[in-house]
Amino acid sequence: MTGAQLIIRLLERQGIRIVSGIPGGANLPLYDALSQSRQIRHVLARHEQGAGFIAQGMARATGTPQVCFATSGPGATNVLTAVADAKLDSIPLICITGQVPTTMIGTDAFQEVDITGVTMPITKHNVVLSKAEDIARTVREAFIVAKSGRPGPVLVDITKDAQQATTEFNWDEAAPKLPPKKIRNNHDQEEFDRALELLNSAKRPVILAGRGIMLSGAMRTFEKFVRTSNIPVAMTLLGIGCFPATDPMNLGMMGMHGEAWVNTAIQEADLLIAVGMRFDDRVTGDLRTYAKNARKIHIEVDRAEINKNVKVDAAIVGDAGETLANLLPHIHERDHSAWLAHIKDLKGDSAVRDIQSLPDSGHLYAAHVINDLWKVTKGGAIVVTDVGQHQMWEAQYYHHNEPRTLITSGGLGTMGFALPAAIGAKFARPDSEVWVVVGDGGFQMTMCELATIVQEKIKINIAIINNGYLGMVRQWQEFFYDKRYVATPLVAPDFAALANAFGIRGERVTTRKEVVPTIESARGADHAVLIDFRVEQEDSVYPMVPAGAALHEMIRRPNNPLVETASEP
Ligand SMILES: Cc1cc2nc3c(=O)[nH]c(=O)nc-3n(C[C@H](O)[C@H](O)[C@H](O)COP(=O)(O)OP(=O)(O)OC[C@H]3O[C@@H](n4cnc5c(N)ncnc54)[C@H](O)[C@@H]3O)c2cc1C
Ligand SMILES: Cc1ncc(C[n+]2csc(CCOP(=O)(O)OP(=O)(O)O)c2C)c(N)n1
Ligand SMILES: [Mg+2]
Repeated sequence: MTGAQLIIRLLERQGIRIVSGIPGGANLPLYDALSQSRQIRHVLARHEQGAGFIAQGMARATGTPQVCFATSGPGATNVLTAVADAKLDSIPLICITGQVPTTMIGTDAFQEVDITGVTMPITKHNVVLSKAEDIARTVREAFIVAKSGRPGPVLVDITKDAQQATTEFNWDEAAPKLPPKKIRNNHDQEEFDRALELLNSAKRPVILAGRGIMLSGAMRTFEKFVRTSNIPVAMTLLGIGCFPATDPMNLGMMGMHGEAWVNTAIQEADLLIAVGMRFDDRVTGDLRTYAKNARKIHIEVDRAEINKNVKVDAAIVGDAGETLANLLPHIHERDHSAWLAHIKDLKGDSAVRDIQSLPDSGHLYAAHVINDLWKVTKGGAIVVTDVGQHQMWEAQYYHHNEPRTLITSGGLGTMGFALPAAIGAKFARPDSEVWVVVGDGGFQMTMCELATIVQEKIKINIAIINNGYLGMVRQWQEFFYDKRYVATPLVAPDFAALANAFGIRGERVTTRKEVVPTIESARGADHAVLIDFRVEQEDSVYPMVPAGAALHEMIRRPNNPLVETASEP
């Protein structure tokens, strides 16, 4: 078979059912071979960034490696943002790019870009293939590298002649030649014992739960760990969903826009147990003042994360689930009621925080829209957010109980992520209700993918939180640049009319009383619906830890037109 046919066969063997991409000269043989596949459906994106995020959406919703295609040159460079995003959030994205024929490499050939050179720092692994006989082993290796240990993106660049050449294919002879997997001593005994000693003697402990718990598939073991140790849990943005929001031991999100009581509890803690999280700067604030009185335990699969940002007292390098299971039999049940009661005091009366009970002031707040969305969907939807204020309000006001139901770009914080990633999430979880929560700015970055929704006949709902600003940047200008709103006021098209032009139903909501019926009507429709929520323009996300400030130095909402965080989930 040809190299191109072989690639398709290998993808089928890996269980791939959907590939997103855009064809061009250098990957045409690959597309031609796709015509012979009965298993793989191709989803034509409108921009390669969209193709990358569609594949990411599938990977984030399932945890399995997923594939996108791009042609050489501009096709490959267009997909870079999705690759970098996958690197920072540890997503097993496999990007297969076409390359100019081997004999033309280095001649500034038409659409030639050294894409492995360009992607060196933003991939977990990348490789150029110029011989058909190397394809089978290399593609098999790509899947192993993408999903093993700490997952990440792999780019495979295949020259056009390698796609066209013929080769034999024998699955067994194409066995991956990777360095033998090191059998890690999951618990370096000394570190393990020290961790146990700290766990069994702490008086004010807090668990910091991160996305690694979901990557490890360790939700049940984690829950057992929480019950046995009786330690409250703070979540990172990307950890949301690994432990039910409705569980009384779940305090909520930590960090820059985390709940005030969570950040205060972290600062007052005498022990932090970080599980599958990487102490991002959005989480810690100023490292010099971060949880100064707390000893720290780090459970983490990637040794490079240990002591990278925060120095820890005990590090257990290994899979979160395995490590927690190993610790469990040695954990003493402890009474933390005084500490838990103190945190409850910090939290205050939930009735006071209930935004639902606030009288309708005639203003439409994003927080209301998202809290209503949570109520109407009973927290059961997959919500895919973009980046900005709406993303933080989603994290605060939509309470997730299930893993992989919040899909969001955390590390790279890529505007334009949500619409294509939601298309991927819907492909991966066709029976789930999928909502896009996106700002008026980010939506304009990838709104061309509305055409993909129509062409592929996908039912997703799109909630644009339209505040007329690049809101999160405007907020920084309000707080730190004396309200000089340079380049943040934003002209947008009439989004409902735009949706109609694409063949999608568009609605506009300007008052609070319309929110619930419009959400309900969108849910009832069997086709995609876009809702343009015209929300308060100069609202800000509170609390906020200014970049580089101590975690407890939060800017709080001034004399509330709207309370800071939502009611109890
Ligand atoms: C506008 C904006 C504001 C933000 N504000 C906040 C905020 O207020 N609070 C907040 O928390 N975040 C915030 N973020 C997100 C933040 O930037 C980080 O993306 C996030 O904190 C990372 O969470 P994490 O460490 O759990 O996940 P990841 O970055 O995905 O890290 C997961 C960690 O788990 C490890 N791991 C992987 N597999 C396993 C395994 N099997 N076992 C054990 N470990 C494993 C990985 O090696 C990695 O270290 C914000 C982002 C944006 C864009
Ligand atoms: C691709 C990209 N460019 C720029 C930024 C910087 N940025 C972060 S949030 C934001 C504003 C987002 O505006 P909008 O999409 O309207 O959402 P809002 O904050 O108003 O909810 C910008 C420009 C980014 N995160 N990503
Ligand atoms: Mg906006």
